[in-house]
Amino acid sequence: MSEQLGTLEELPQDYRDAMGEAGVSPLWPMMRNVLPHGAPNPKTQSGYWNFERLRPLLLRAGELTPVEKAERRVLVLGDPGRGPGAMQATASLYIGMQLLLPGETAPAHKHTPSAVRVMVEGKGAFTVVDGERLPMEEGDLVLTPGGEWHDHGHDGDEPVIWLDVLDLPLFVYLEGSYAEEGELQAQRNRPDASAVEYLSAGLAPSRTRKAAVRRYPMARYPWARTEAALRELARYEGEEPVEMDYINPETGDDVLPTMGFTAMMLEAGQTSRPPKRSESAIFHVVKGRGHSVIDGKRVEWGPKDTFSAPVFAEIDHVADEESFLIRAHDRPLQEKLGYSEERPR
Ligand code: 1HN
Repeated sequence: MSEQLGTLEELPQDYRDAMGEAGVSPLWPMMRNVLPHGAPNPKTQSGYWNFERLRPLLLRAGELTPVEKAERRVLVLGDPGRGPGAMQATASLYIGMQLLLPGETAPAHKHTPSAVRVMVEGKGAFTVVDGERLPMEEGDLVLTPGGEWHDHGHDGDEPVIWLDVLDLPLFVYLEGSYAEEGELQAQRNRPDASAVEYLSAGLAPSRTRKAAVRRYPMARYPWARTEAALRELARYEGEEPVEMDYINPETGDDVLPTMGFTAMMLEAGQTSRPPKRSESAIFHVVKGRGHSVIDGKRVEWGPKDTFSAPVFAEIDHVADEESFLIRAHDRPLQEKLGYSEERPR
């Protein structure tokens, strides 16, 4: 049943002209482009961004462009498959490295796409989301869900860098991407919910107060706890590398509607060989060294490096030393669309 479909060139020119004038075109010459057999044919290619190379470029952006002129001082990590200037790393995921200098403020805004920050370097920065002050320490995951006011500030004395992960490409594709600007938010005088309501896994404020539960109840996932949890799991389940999902502590769901996050630990010498998955992925090295082979492309990674994988990629990770990776993916979106899939290797 894999007969060659007819081409545009086979059709008489007068017919092609008439179709064009009528605002129509034949499906059959395009059919295999939009519906390839067996598996998608991604435009996305695996990318790799070495932190030591990005860092001086970011610091120079700090000298060249004041934050007032940038709103967000970010270098975008573009998909090699889409070429220079690509505003996305995969079909659904945007990533960028953001620099905030001591004393600077990135003004309050809210927008339709959701963002997650993975803290990369430096002390003293914080994000305020709907009045909740979220300290940002290395390895922390900080959520700014779509529609929520957020601004960033910096009380420390060294440059701070973090990785932004957004579902921006989806919103651009849907022609639904827009922002509103606002005033810097008043900060509630209390620690964030990870240190109060959700200090302890398995405990949540009494359900009798359920009416007050926020849709995104916990916006900060402190790295110290993530690493401790991975280490304990690895002690007892550690034949294979261990991986844990970041979840909404009230619902157990992925942290955001479109994006999911995991933290992985590989011990020195360990290899991870996940099934081929329908989701695309971003990997960020919190610490450690090793290499990955993604669709045949070898990536040597070290601390704070970032790399990406297209849908259905063949991925092998090999750790040379004890390593911690955060993985961002778009499976929550795919599950909602009803087609999330894994294939054995
Ligand atoms: C955004 O709001 C931030 O708030 C960073 O830090 C990067 C990229 C595109 C659109 C919005 C931020 C962004 C962004």
